[in-house]
Amino acid sequence: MEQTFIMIKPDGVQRGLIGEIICRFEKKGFTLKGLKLISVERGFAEKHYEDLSAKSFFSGLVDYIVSGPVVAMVWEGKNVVLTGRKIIGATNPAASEPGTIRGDFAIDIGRNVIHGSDSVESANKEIALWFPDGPVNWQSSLTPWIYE
Ligand code: YYY
Ligand code: MG
Repeated sequence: MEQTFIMIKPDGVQRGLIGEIICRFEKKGFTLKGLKLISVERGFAEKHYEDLSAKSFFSGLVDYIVSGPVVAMVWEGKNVVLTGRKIIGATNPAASEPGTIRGDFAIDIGRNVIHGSDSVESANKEIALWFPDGPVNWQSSLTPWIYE
């Protein structure tokens, strides 16, 4: 089953949005397979965003990610990578639809509350980086009530 890496950024933690964000993924029917509150160092944040290292906003982005604890999660389910991105909304909250997390809770692109993997390949890479011991291996008893 497909898995994705979701991170509540420092602004989401500070603003008390942890429960609300977890709720949206949980109520959708996805299964939580990893969860930790963690403060990361610059080198780790730079590694997570290494594909963006040439961008002008890179150092500001790293400053932001290390500015407070984040909630790192693994969520599992059918098409969870793409559907997770839809739940999160467009990168720039000015363009995120109402009903998405960024559409409902964010205004500026540099304070957009949440990260979600953009492909299965990056999800696997990000899960390996953030959860080196692997996600938690358990099966929800709700599975037959969510999948036909
Ligand atoms: O995957 P997603 O988070 O939606 O966007 P990315 O293009 O991967 O950029 C990562 C992160 O960088 C974005 O969530 C906000 C920040 N950022 C920015 O501050 N300014 C930009 N012009 C583009 C992205
Ligand atoms: Mg991205």
